[in-house]
Amino acid sequence: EKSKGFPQDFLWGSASAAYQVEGGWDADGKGVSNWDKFVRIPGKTFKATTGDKAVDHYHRYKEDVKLMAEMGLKTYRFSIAWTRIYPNGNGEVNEAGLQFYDNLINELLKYGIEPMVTVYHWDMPQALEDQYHGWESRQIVDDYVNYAKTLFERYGDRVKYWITMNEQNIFTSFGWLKGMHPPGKENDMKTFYQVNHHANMAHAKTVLALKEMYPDAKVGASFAYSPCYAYDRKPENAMAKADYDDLQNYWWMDVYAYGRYPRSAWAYLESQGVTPQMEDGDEDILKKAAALVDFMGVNYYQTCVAEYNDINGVGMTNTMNNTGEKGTAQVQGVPGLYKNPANDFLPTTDWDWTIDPMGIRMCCRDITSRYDLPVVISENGLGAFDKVEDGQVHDPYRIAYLKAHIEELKKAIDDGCRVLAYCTWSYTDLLSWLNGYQKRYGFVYVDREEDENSGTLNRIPKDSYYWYKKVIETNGEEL
Ligand code: GCO
Repeated sequence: EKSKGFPQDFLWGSASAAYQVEGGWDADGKGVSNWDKFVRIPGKTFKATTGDKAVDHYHRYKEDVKLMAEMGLKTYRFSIAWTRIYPNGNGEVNEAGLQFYDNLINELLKYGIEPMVTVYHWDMPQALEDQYHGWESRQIVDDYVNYAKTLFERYGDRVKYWITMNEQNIFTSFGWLKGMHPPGKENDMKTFYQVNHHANMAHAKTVLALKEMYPDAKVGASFAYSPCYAYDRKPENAMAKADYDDLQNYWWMDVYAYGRYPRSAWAYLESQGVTPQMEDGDEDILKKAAALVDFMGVNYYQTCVAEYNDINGVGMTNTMNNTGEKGTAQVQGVPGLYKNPANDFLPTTDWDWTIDPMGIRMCCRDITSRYDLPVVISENGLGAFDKVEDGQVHDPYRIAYLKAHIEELKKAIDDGCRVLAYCTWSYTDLLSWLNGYQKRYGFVYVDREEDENSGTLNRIPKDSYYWYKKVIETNGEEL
């Protein structure tokens, strides 16, 4: 039976984030971000790599956009560095920073590439950390909305797709539970949930501000969604999955889509004394924003497994290793509820991420039936060690990975899911926050070594670049 295929206006895309590609960390009045500071703490990143130069997109955006145009890219998702717009997080605006994104947006539009803008992809002004501990203070909500409004005022006439927040679940858990992102705190559950509530309010008020200014704009948040399988048919493992979903997935997605926290997760957190403090009117704002959200952004990389975890079981530990060695990831979990063992039915990447193409279909199905919202796949891709041979980069493993995922996405569309866009991660190679420049994701290879100062930064389109060009040309018919 024939597949419906992808809609005619389907947005074939690719993505990046400011800190991971731009470099120019102190160029043209840019302020210092929490990441600029964090990467300078010994031991925090692989070989102490930083984004000081990254892949120098700040100076090479024209070359990068030209390659996008030659590829036929329909949309490019990128984030804006708050510190270029407001070097101190609030106060005086930096015209040179605004101008940079003006230039980038205009360059994209020149070639008919739809800009998809992420307001916040983890790089927060260090000044706000110094002033009031950033996300830990409710004060950040106003500063965030002020920053976002500045973007809407300046770019809203040309940018239609907005993503308020990237992977709130990741930057908060890595920042306050695992100590792996700034501010580097560990197992601080109480603050973790409070920080998330502030981020939810910042997201919601941003949505309301945008819709007031541009009612036709399309907006959503991007969530790192790992669908979960019960370990087996044992009833307590099915319950472990339900607990996992409520605490790890619906805790965020329900807020974006319904404007409320899942009741059973709330009850559990109450029993632990870690529910966030809310102000009068918060629920109302969350609900109003949820009613205006146009899509759910999904960053899909892997699925996971939930198994019942007895009360003396494993607690929250690091799941990601930054050594690039296989087999060093650890099991994580919540004692009394669930733990997340590996899935031995599935292969893994060189960084122990489970490869499960069907998971992307599961994401779409779940969001469709739970929220009835369109889906934007805002990230999907394979981090790998790539090599240049005779001036070329052969990456059949990346093509195989993307092909398998796009096939499953097609099935999701046949299932009735409304999928608006598919953005691969990433367009060029870029800085992996914790894995330096050895873990590569791009269609376009960037010649730079793992350490800070070597490499020509020349761009080389990989085999996957030419493959994706064809996928776009045939609207996903030829994979
Ligand atoms: C990495 C990660 C990132 C994320 C992205 C999330 O290796 O650092 O994979 O690149 O995928 O920033 O939005």
